[in-house]
Amino acid sequence: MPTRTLADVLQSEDKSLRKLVSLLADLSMQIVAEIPRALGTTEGTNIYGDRQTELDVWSNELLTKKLVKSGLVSQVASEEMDEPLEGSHGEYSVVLDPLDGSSNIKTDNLVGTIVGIFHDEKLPAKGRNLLCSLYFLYGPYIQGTLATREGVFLSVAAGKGAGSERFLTSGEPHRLPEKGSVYGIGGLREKWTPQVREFADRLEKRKLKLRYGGSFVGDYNQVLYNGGFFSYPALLDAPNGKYRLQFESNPIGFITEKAGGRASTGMQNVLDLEPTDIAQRVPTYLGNRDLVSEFEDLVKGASQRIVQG
Ligand code: AFP
Repeated sequence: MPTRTLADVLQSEDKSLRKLVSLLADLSMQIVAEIPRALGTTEGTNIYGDRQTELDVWSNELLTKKLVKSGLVSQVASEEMDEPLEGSHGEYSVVLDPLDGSSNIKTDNLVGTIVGIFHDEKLPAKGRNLLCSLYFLYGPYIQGTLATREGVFLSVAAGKGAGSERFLTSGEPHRLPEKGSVYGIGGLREKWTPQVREFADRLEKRKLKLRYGGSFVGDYNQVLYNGGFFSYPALLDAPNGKYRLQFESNPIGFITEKAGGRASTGMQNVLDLEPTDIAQRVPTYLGNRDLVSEFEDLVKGASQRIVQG
C-alpha cells in the first residue's frame, strides 16, 4: 500500500519547486475534469465560465496562464505556441505538451500532459540541464510520473490531499525491468527506414509484444512498466520524425535515463543534443539500454556504409 505522496518525495527539494509541482498536479486534475465537457455531452463550462473550446487550446491556456501568474517561472514554452511566454519573475523555465495524444480523445483512449522543468535556463534548453520532468497520464486512473535527480516516482491520484499531496506513491524509485517485453513504433511502416524495419523484425522474433495506441505518454508508459523499446522514428519523408525535442523527447528522455534506460536520436543521446529552435523535431528512440544501443549500432553501421560508399 502506498504510504507516501509526491509531496513527500520532493521534501528535499527547494520549496519553490515543490510549489511548482503541486500547482501542476492541481492543473492536471482540472484538465482531466474538463475532457468530458469538451465532447459536447455535458452542459459544463470550463473553470473560466466559458463554454468549452478545443481542448488543446483550453489546456494550453490553463497551464500557461497559471504558470505565468504563479511567480515561480521566468519562461513557459508549449507545443501549442510559437514563442515562449515570459513570467514576471521566478527561477524556473517550463516546457509543456499540454494535451499529448489529443486525437485519442474521440475514441476514449489515452492522453496526458508532459512537463519539463529547468532551473535558471533560457529556452530552448538542452535536455541534460533538466532539473526534473513529469507526465500525468489520464487513463482509467490518473497517474503522475515524476523524475528528479533521485530517480523516477510513479504515483496515483487517489489521496485526499490537494496538489502533489493527492498523488500517492510507494516512494521507491522505479527502474525499467531488465528484460523488455513490449515495443511500439510510430509512423507508417512503408515510411520506416530499413534499420527501423530490421529492428522491428528482430523485436518480433524475440517475442516482444506490439503496443501502440497513438499517444506518446500512453505508449511510453507501457515501456516504463514492462521494459522494451518505443520510438517515433526518422521517416523516409520526415528525417526528423514527429516529436518535438523540447516538449516531448527531452522530458520523456530524462525520465527514461533516470529509470535506467536510454534516449537516443539514433546517432546520439537525446539529452545531449544542442537545441537550435523551440519547435525542433527529432527522431526519438527510447527504452532499455541494451535495445536502444543495439538500434544505434544498426543506424551507425548504415551511415558508415554510406560514407565508405
Ligand atoms: P496528437 O496530440 O495530435 O494526437 O499527436 C500525438 C503525438 O504527437 C504523440 O502523442 C503520438 O505518439 C504520435 O503523435 C502519434 O502519431 P501517429 O498518429 O503518426 O501514430
